[in-house]
Amino acid sequence: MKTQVCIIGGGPSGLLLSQLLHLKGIATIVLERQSRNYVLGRIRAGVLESGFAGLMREAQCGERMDREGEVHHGFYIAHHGRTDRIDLTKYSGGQSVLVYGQTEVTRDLYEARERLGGQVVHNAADVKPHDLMSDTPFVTYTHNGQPQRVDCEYVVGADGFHGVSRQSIPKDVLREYERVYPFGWLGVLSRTKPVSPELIYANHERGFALCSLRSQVMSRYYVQVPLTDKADDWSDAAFWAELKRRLPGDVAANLMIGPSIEKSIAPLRSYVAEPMRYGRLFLAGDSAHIVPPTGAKGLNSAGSDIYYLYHAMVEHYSRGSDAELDAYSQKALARIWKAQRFSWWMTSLLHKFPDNSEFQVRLQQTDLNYLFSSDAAQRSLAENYVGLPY
Ligand code: RFL
Ligand code: PHB
Repeated sequence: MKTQVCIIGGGPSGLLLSQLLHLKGIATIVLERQSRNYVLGRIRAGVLESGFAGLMREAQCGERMDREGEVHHGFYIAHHGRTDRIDLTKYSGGQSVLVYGQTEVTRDLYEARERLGGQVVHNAADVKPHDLMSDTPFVTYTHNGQPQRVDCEYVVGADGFHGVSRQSIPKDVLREYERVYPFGWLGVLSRTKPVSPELIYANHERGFALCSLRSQVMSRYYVQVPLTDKADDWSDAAFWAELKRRLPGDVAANLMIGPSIEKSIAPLRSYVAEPMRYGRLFLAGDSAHIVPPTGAKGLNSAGSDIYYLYHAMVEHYSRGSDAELDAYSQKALARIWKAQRFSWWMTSLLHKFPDNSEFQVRLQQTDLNYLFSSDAAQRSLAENYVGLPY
């Protein structure tokens, strides 16, 4: 096979780039290791920045998102017996976020790819990029037991944290920065009415909790758990009881409980790989960076990579200029590091750190008190949460 851009990974990053490039007449092939149903079975992000939503619209994938997504103008932080609200719209000069699940984003992208006859190969095994430093790179894989080869001009590694693309960059070229947190999030999806119309982030002495949602009939809740816990250790009843303990009394009293549709534990990690380019290979999304989910920045950071890469590829193919491709890694990383800083800060602000000294506990409490006593601090939180400009 032959194409212009071979995209490894059919998650939101890969599909969005493929769709945007197709609309500009640039040919792509997406190679995805899993089946479509497997990808759609992952329950992940829920909060979209307006920049991400704008890219979905540009990709002609915004219709259902705009119909079914919920515009959110703020969220709550429960801490030390109080519940304070962050007014995102007031403090960000009129902006908001959209609550619309990653599962729905991915479904809409798959449908759009199908509508345009885009080529997405599922169950592609042993995907491997080759000759990345040459002008004629290619990607090999196995499909239904048959070896396959795609010749291309560029390779995009949109294959997530455990993908093959980043591993194709020589060790002496790649710099890695990492912080692993001593806890994870146990998440439950349940077909119940959300306890609050807006998200509630809770800092509690038993650990962090989050009340989120997917729609008016679908709730998503999380509690901080030790890394040693397994999802199977947690019965539904134990989960609901622990969540209630960590929420303000009036919220806990109103919590509707029901069977879990999905229950999983995600470890928390901050990670950045630099540079995001190696010859003809460009990394995008989770393949190059991971944030702890506290700031809702993972999918949104993948979106900003795609924004820069999309514009750089269009610049190359329609105007013959490589300036934007050459600047891609630096531009993407500048925004990524800001999302890293914000996600680390939100995580530090809201979680119980098992090894924290009394001094650090008091600093965390002071950080929260300062936040709600300072317009400048709330403005800083709001401008980061709604998303920094591209
Ligand atoms: P993905 O979604 O991991 O997709 C990568 C795809 O590549 C495939 N793949 C391969 N294909 C071919 N060959 C290989 N060798 C391959 N290896 C892997 C995989 O099967 C997969 O389909 O990466 P992508 O597209 O960059 O998207 C990133 C987002 O998924 C991620 O950043 C977010 O889910 C993070 N995240 C959140 N982000 C937000 O912006 N807002 C949120 O509210 C938010 N909440 C979350 C989150 C992530 C969570 N977990 C589970 C880590 C909440 C949680 C709990
Ligand atoms: C979610 O709804 O899954 C969600 C929302 C906000 C976050 C993280 C996850 O910060």
